[in-house]
Amino acid sequence: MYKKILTIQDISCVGQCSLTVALPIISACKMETCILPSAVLSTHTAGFKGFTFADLTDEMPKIADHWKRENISFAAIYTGYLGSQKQIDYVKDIRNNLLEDGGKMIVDPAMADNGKLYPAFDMEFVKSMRTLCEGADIILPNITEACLIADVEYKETYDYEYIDGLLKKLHDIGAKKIVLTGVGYKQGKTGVAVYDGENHLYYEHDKISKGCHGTGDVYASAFVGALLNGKSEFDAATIAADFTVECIKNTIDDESHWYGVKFEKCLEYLIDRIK
Ligand code: PXL
Repeated sequence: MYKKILTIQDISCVGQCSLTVALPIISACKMETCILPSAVLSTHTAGFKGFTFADLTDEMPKIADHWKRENISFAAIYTGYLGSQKQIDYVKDIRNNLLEDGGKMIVDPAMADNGKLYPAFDMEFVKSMRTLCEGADIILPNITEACLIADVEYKETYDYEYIDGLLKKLHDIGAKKIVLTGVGYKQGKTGVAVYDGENHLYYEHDKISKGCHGTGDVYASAFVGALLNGKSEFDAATIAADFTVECIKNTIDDESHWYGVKFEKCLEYLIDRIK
């Protein structure tokens, strides 16, 4: 069966994030990638000034209704940056109506980093995102997002027990599997912790810089591509981490490229890894 994946997030026309990252990466992983744009922005919101924004919330149910009439369904739905509670409600309807039996609901609760919510969001939005995570097969939060969803105090330095507790809390909330990104226990290292309700696994790798914009979306897209190619959650998490590191390495020396990562030249690496 040729699998169809639906990804729901905004289009930031310039900026290498959200749909302009998810579509090429998941397609490169040989999956038919369908999109539902929740908004169109001239650029992403992190660093560009005076960006334009056109909300597509009202289009979402109309598009989904058409797909339903056409008997279109999806083997997986992967959501990224969403703009409002209403959009999250529409995403739930889409999951209930268009996700195939046994299909995977994958949620990247893109809303915060470095201990802070992105400026566009408030705690009401967090509550709503929590309800989306409750019903997800896999969630891919960073530590900040995980703390907000699990209602745990954010810490910059932590130990294995803290991370283990966070994973278990997210699982108790109802997320079946958790891929927690940006977990580092040692200087110069970062990594990803994966929990499936039984096992807590960890993959550590070098930390290259304080963080590049859009890497969360690059990571989640590569994870989805690898997972749907039959990799386990842990292997997909590892491949996505290595791919993201390659993308950052390919970008870090180019100071003019501050707004995203040059992932395009690393796609062959990803394709090789998912074989
Ligand atoms: O990469 C996450 C993201 C996606 N879309 C928009 C954003 C951001 C992060 O800031 O602004 C519009």
